[in-house]
Amino acid sequence: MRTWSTPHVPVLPVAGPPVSLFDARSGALVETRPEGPARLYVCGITPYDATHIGHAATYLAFDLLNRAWRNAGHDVVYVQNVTDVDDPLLERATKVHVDWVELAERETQLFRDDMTALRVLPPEHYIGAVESIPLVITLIERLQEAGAVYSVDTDLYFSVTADEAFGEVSGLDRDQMLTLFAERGGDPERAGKKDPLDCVLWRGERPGEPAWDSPFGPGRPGWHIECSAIALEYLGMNFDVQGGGTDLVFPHHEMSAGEAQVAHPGSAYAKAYAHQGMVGYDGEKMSKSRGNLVFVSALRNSEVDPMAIRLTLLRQHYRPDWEWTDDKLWNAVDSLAAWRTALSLGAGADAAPVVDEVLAALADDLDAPRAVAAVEAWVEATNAGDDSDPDAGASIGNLIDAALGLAL
Ligand code: 5CA
Ligand code: ZN
Repeated sequence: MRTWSTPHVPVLPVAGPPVSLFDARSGALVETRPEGPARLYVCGITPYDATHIGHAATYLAFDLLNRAWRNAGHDVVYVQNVTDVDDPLLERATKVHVDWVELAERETQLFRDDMTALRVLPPEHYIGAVESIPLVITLIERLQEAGAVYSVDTDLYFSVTADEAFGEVSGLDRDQMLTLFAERGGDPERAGKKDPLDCVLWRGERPGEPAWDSPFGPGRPGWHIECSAIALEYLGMNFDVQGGGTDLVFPHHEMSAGEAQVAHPGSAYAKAYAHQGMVGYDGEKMSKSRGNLVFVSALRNSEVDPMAIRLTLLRQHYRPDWEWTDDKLWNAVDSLAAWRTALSLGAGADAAPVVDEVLAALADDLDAPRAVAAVEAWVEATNAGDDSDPDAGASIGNLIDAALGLAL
């Protein structure tokens, strides 16, 4: 699929430290240690209603990781998928009487435009589910050879017990898994399954639904195998970070890892699993099904500066859940005015310690609020008349652009 355009990223005068991240699997902060280029997979949108602020928070969090790695001297290979065929997309297309392909293309383009406006670095490989069907088929065949596949009617299922490490990504007990599986697209009650947690690999054709030919009969890919097939093709096993929102820890990341690990015994799917907390609005998780959405495009259409949206998101650490409010946005608009004033002065307070602090904060589990606080202290001192560093404006401008993605 077409990706979006790459914003200019200034090169900083000093390298950032190694990047640590909270890893869901080990439940601890871990230092990432890329061998060769850093390899990142982030779960992309299901394109029927994009891009709300929750999505934007997720892609911004991993944009900070991408930038922190680059600033630490690593090349980065970033892969993101588009779930351009799946139940929720087909249901929405039927409801609004739009062809599902058209709906997916339209919303994917809106997402690209939103990401461009927010200065999110694009993935090197932006890959749709539909274009990946041959990869999915090959991976299912590999799982068949490993004896981890069985059929129920015309559908194929993955036996989760085939993966000895099943359950390690989420660390959940079986009851918790069963509850979440039912809530998040799984079918624990389906008759004929060997284990209620087994997930669909290939969904046989249903009347009125799109289907593709395969050695298993006409049908379409299950959700989790889409991501494992794409990640394996473009990154291989043992890639550095699997990212997404916390709503994907189970079943999605658990199942994707399980499928890949059974197909490639002896190695782990990802070295770390990192998750953005859920962004809420009006007291509930922002989600398409609840309809309590704030869209990036709607804000842009009402002339809100995308950099103010970005700063609002940067002021929240990526891990805890938080609530979007209009006040947070208007605060960021006011702050940016003060930032622009300080940057325009040329001279300002000493920039070098701010550069060190911002890079250190971001390398420490992407602590953007701490990084923003360091810049705000510099803005305050500079606007109060500290002009001890003649090149401070240019240095801080480059810093916030390269590390935080803010071009002012
Ligand atoms: N296509 C799948 C992933 S393979 C999917 O979950 N699509 S999505 O459109 O529902 O979500 C896209 C990304 O945004 C996912 O990483 C998801 O975890 C994240 N996300 C969804 N809602 C929120 C929210 N309210 N707050 C933060 N992140 C969210
Ligand atoms: Zn995914």
